[in-house]
Amino acid sequence: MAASTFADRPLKKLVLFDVDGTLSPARRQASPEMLELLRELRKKVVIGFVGGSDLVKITEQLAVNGSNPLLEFDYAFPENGLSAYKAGELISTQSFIQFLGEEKHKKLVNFILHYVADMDIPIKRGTFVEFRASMVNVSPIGRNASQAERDEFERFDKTHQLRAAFVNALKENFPDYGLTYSIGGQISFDIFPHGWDKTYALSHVESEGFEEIHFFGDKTFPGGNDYEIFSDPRTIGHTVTSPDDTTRILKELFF
Ligand code: M1P
Repeated sequence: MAASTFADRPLKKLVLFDVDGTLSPARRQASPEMLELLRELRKKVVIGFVGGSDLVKITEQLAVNGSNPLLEFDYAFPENGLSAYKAGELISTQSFIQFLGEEKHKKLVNFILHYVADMDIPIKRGTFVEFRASMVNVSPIGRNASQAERDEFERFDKTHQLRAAFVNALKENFPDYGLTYSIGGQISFDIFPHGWDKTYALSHVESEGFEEIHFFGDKTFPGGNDYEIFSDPRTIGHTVTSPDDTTRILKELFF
């Protein structure tokens, strides 16, 4: 689509949002008030989300009262923008398997499953490795954990740093795989090729010539999955502590 796609916006600015902890509480639904605020914001600027999760999960979080996130946002960047949508249309997608090759992928998954099997943690559920188009997501407790079990694991991991140790073991064992490890949520971490972090999403908006690109995220510290895009010279980064904090800053800056 041509640059005129957004000719109706008075400000030539793009505002990008992380999802978990920024637009919605972690792994839960955004509020109707947040959706309403974003609709008002969209009358002024171009908006998009950049999430680590895949589109199915992000849709569960951002589809408020049946709304379609692909239509509520000008840009939708699930999986860090490795899948990219503009004005509801898929414009680009990338493949983790193509990058790594089946043989290396198999070795990586085998190592992960052995490591999980040897972990002595209070409880385990199911789906310890989730294969996504552009990344692998690894969870010691398993992605089938309930919300209460997630909260408990997160507390446990804060004390025991299990995910950090797991990531170190992977770095040691696969130094030549060209992979980045990112602890972004409550119970898991993501694995993807170097550069396939949230800055990847910026490559899809470069041609639009926005005067400013704002980014809002809660995990903006080094090692967090918002760090790279937050600290990228192409963005104006905002650290938030919750969706309410996002609302507060948006009102200060744009209303
Ligand atoms: O968006 C942040 C993270 O959200 C989920 O993490 P968890 O299940 O650990 O809370 C995952 O979808 C993860 O990939 C993502 O980075």
